[in-house]
Amino acid sequence: MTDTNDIEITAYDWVPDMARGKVKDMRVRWALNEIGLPYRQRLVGNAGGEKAPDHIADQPFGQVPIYKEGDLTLFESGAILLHIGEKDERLLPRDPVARARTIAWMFAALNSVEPFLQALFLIDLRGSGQAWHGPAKENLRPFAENRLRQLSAALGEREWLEDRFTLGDLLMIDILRTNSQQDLVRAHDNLAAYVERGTSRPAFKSALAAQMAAFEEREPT
Ligand SMILES: N[C@@H](CCC(=O)N[C@@H](CS)C(=O)NCC(=O)O)C(=O)O
Repeated sequence: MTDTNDIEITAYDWVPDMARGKVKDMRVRWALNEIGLPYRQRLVGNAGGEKAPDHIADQPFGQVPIYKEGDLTLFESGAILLHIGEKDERLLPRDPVARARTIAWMFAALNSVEPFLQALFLIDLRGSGQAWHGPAKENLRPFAENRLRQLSAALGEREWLEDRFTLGDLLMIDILRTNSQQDLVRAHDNLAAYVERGTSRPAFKSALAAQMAAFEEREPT
């Protein structure tokens, strides 16, 4: 397709403090760092508002991350991570069974865990001060609690979801660490330790530093 020195990721040039270090280009930066692939960054504005036409052309929903490599433009962090995983078996095992299990955990992170945590975030975001806020949260919280309890049981005392670190862990840990319901995650000691293990990896730390540096560069004086 192209030489791997030609990777570009799109990220925001500014987000509010509470979102810094948590924007989803982190996943992509982290994965690239794990396998030592360099990338350029394109910083775009208006994280919370109307997106420029060239942004929409690259990402139909006007979100980040966007990944470009030669003639390929990719959106959706899960798809981007799978594409990066194809380059290096440290992220996506070549053994067919291990590979299928890794992909299953990636889908589980995006499809079985994140939506329940995201629902609670949206209730908090839109429901603050509204009469329905408390009841809605009480009604939906058990779904998220149940998923985290099940995840905690599946992880058990193991270091990673399978027998070694893969993209399944990278995605799951990113979702566990960035969601707004940290009390629910920390209710499980093994999940808290799992997040700590993942975020202690040098590749994660340099991804975080790179995202934060991008914001600092553009901080209004
Ligand atoms: N499903 C998408 C979600 C991406 C996403 O939520 N991006 C956020 C930043 S973390 C964004 O760009 N939000 C601004 C918007 O939706 O307009 C993915 O995994 O790539």
